[in-house]
Amino acid sequence: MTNIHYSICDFCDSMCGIEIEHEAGAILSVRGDKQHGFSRGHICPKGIANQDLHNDPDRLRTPLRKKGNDWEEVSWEEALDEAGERLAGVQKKHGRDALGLFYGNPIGHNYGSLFALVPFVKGFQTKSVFSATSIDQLTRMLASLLIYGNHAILPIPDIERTDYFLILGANPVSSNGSIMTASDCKHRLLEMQKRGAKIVVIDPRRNETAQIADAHYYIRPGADAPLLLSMLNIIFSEGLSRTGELENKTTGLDRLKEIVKAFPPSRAARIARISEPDIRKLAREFASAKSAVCYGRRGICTQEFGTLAGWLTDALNIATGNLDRPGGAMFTTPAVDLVGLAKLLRQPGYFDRWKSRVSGLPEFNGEFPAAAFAEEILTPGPGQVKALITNAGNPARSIPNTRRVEQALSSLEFMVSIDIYINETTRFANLILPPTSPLENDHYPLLEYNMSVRNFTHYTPALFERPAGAKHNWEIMLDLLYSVEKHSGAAAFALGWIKRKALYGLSPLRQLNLLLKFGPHKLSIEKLLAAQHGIDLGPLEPRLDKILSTPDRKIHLVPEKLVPDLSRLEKRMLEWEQAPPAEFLLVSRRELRSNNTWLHNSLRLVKGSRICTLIMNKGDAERLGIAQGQPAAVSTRIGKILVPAEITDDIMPGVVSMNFGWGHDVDGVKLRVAREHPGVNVNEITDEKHFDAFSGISMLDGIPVKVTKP
Ligand SMILES: Nc1nc2c(c(=O)[nH]1)N[C@H]1C(S)=C(S)[C@@H](COP(=O)(O)OP(=O)(O)OC[C@H]3O[C@@H](n4cnc5c(=O)[nH]c(N)nc54)[C@H](O)[C@@H]3O)O[C@H]1N2
Ligand SMILES: Nc1nc2c(c(=O)[nH]1)N[C@H]1C(S)=C(S)[C@@H](COP(=O)(O)OP(=O)(O)OC[C@H]3O[C@@H](n4cnc5c(=O)[nH]c(N)nc54)[C@H](O)[C@@H]3O)O[C@H]1N2
Ligand code: SF4
Ligand SMILES: [Mo]
Repeated sequence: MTNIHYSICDFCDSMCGIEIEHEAGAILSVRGDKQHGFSRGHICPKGIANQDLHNDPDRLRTPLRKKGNDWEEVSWEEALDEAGERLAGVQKKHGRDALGLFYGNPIGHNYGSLFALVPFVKGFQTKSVFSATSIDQLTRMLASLLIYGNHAILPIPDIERTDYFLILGANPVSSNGSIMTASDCKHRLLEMQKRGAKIVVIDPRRNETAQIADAHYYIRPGADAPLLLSMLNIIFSEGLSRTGELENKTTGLDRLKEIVKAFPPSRAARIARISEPDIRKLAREFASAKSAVCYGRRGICTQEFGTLAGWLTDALNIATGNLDRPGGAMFTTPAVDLVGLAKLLRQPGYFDRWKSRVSGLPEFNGEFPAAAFAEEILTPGPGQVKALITNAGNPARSIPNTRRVEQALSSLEFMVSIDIYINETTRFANLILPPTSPLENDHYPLLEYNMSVRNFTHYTPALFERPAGAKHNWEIMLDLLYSVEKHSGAAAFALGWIKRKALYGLSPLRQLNLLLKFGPHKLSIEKLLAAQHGIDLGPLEPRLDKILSTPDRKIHLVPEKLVPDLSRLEKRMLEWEQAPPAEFLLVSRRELRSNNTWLHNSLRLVKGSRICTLIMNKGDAERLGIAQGQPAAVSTRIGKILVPAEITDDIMPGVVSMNFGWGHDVDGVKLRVAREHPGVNVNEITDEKHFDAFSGISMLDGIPVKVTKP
């Protein structure tokens, strides 16, 4: 008999409801859940690939130990014991910081792992912590910390009600939204237009979102801060600022007015390569719309002036009165309120309390930037990282300068990976500890519902019982910590025992239930289980008064700590104005059929047209004699790659764009399908020395490169 199970796809921030038809343990089909209150039946090709991942013979089911050039299966007891002994040994011999941690993006989509993350990271008592944050959204969180006093206060565009949606450096039609949970973005945007709202995209590429927008402007990569400063300049000088109710909640309005005087649109036009009349039009339209919201995502986060750009998107919203009001940038009232919790626990987020050992990069929330990852492993001296745990991360493909990262990984004394595959990173591990598959997990989109365009909540139980002995990701994290503590000595062991008892006693499900009960909507797992397709909790509501966390309870429109960074921008602007620009600037992009560095082992996703290409402008290609589909050589001081060219009019001359996360055809990778469709790894040529000097976030966009015909 066939059965239907409703679940949630946890591959990207959208968390779409899915309907799984199954029989006797076999999956017959995966479809979008038409009755789902949020995703309304939407599903993308990756969602369907949930079945491929579950059935994938390359997906690991038992712990593996490296044996020569091969792997052998080991029991959980043996694997955890060996890991604990070796990692504790390294910490005893070389100090606590000699153990490094790197955790990646899938942790953010798994509520059990999120609950286990703080004890896990803190438990090892090491400062050598790294994560995907510093190659992704760090600057957004940092801007929030500086402006609102808490890194978790994230403004979300109220796309259901806005009259004017200004998008910088994001492509929700392909990415399905990020720090903007909005499944089925494309149709949501089309609905917006139907009710008369205007969508404007500013992007060096006429990306899939720009293709359905009402207007699109090319921008020189990295020039968003000058553009936004000049828009503010126009808004103030033409008397278009309307702070309204925000006025007495805000400090720094006069200071901002002063600052932006130095950034007239004539200057921004030369730098951003958007004409002065167009900049004026943008500023006037934005300021005069009934409601408007400026939203920026990865393209403005991971660039040379990412923190400034993050701050200025908010400054634009605030200066025009578009913060915390319908149609503007708003804050969620989720069933599990992480901001409220952070406030209660007095955890505002932290920046620059200490610096990294080798390059002096600032800590953020107890983590060092990924830009420092390889050098902290490769540079001798006290505090050098000698052993590593990776947890749902693929730094060998996700961090700039792959060769250095791989050199670092291969130099470690010991490495453990919590991961489901033997891939580019885990091939360097001594032990791999694989968690259960998404279909053997229950789901609660904890982070995503804190960033949703509408208040919504949904919990789904696991479809399949986990196989005997299999462990969930959160259990592996705590077991590994426990084993290290056990081997570290009696005191740590005793403490570990107590913590472990408390944490297991209070499983993620129980923790979730408690947080739901005490949350703003007073829900429970029981109530959520009764709603198979989720519960709509209504549109976003003004709530900044409740969550604002600065000591003086004001919005800091001009964060003093960030002001000196404007001089760095000034300097670079002068260079851009005077020197001829680099011949080509490289930017990154998302593709609907790809998911970061993984899911490429699903044939359904990688067959058909190639998606790992170098998108380049037709005129540029003609000048260089590069033909459609033929390889182009792209090089930097780091190295050179050959990538098939995808030639189009839809990218700015002088800009090239690449999808990331490829390059699977290297020794030791055991991904049969991905090896046949390897693609090219862009981080082989990106430079770990290119980062936003204020925050330390890696530069993944606006990278100067040479492009030639090979
Ligand atoms: N050049 C360039 N570089 C980039 C980007 C870019 O646009 N351009 N994007 C950046 C961004 S935004 C991000 S988020 C990072 C991502 O950086 P990472 O987080 O390092 O990369 P992912 O591909 O998300 O990592 C997924 C890893 O988790 C494993 N995995 C999948 N599911 C599970 C699970 O349930 N449990 C465990 N334990 N493991 C699992 C996969 O096998 C894989 O090893 O990359 C960044 N790097
Ligand atoms: N299909 C799919 N969806 C995904 C993912 C995936 O791998 N595949 N990954 C998920 C993850 S981890 C993330 S972080 C999100 C990212 O989600 P988005 O940020 O929406 O997606 P990106 O394609 O990274 O968008 C970045 C855009 O910025 C532009 N850009 C680059 N440099 C600049 C610049 O200097 N200024 C401006 N204004 N624009 C610039 C690029 O051309 C690109 O169009 O997507 C998530 N969703
Ligand atoms: S959009 Fe994201 S959450 Fe929805 S089906 Fe695709 S990968 Fe899954
Ligand atoms: Mo990301």
